[in-house]
Amino acid sequence: MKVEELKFVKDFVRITHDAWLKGWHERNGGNFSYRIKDEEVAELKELINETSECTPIGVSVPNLANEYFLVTGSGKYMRNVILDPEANIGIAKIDEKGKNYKVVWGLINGARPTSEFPSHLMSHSVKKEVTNGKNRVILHSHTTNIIALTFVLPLDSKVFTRELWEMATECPVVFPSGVGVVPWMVPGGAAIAKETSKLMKEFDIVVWAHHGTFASGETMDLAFGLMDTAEKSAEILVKVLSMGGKKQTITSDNFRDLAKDFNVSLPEKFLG
Ligand code: 2HA
Ligand code: ZN
Repeated sequence: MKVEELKFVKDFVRITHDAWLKGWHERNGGNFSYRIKDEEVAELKELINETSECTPIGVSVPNLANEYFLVTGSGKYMRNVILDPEANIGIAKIDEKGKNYKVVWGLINGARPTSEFPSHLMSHSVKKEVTNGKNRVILHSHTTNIIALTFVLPLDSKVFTRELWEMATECPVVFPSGVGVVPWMVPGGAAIAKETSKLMKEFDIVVWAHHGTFASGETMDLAFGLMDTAEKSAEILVKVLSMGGKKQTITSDNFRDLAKDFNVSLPEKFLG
């Protein structure tokens, strides 16, 4: 058995390919990570090498101590993952303090996990805590239409949530807690990681102004599906704005009716 043949690795590779086909991952844009389940780690044990050197993460994530992550590589192209997984993705193990990681499989020839590993890990840390360990996936994509909207809408969570909810009836059901917004910040470091993870306490989807989107989920399908749904909604909004703006829309009372029938709770702050 090779690592590439394990089900969770095959699923991960398929999502990277689908995300490339969506047009969200030009060049080395975007990155993807999955917190590997204990039973999957057990399958890996014979196939990995834990002797490599430790590297500081740059942030502290004590509740992720000793966890294993499947992650895309820094500078690697999402479109190349399917052609050569071992060169473009890898498995990183977090140390017992949650401060360092080591690469235990893949990312051959000295490659490193994504430059956004601090943002991924801090978001994983928050999501693990607030979901009782259920949430395992973080996807960062350069979603064209959501990025476009960050140039014309106020960079405000209430505005983004409401506008994206209104553009497709499924949206409040798919992301009932709404959308977080981080103002423009330098990517790749601890500061943007902290801001993103703070918003991840409340939201499953966080927009980085003039840059892209972070989506989280319990499964790879759910994280990908969330990104896809929000980005499609943004595409509809771009079209609506291009046609002169809304002439009618879904009302707050419509949303309240939807919430009742679909058994979701929509925060009143987005319905005012
Ligand atoms: O991997 O997307 O945010 C390149 C990026 C940085
Ligand atoms: Zn990016």
